[in-house]
Amino acid sequence: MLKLKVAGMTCGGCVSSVTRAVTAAAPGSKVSVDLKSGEVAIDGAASRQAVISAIEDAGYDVIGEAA
Ligand SMILES: [Cu+2]
Repeated sequence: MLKLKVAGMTCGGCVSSVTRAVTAAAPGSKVSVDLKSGEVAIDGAASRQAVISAIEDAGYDVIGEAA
């Protein structure tokens, strides 16, 4: 399980964009986004760097790892 703190998500559209980007970077993993806390949880075999790049390419900032 990889959990990232992402800045810049403000609405359901952002949640969909981030979910889509992460799913593309980590196929087969389960992605859940908590808009309120800005946390993105990826459950499955995901490359940390690929996921971070995908989120940043989608236009959001990864500001750290969530506990
Ligand atoms: Cu939005």
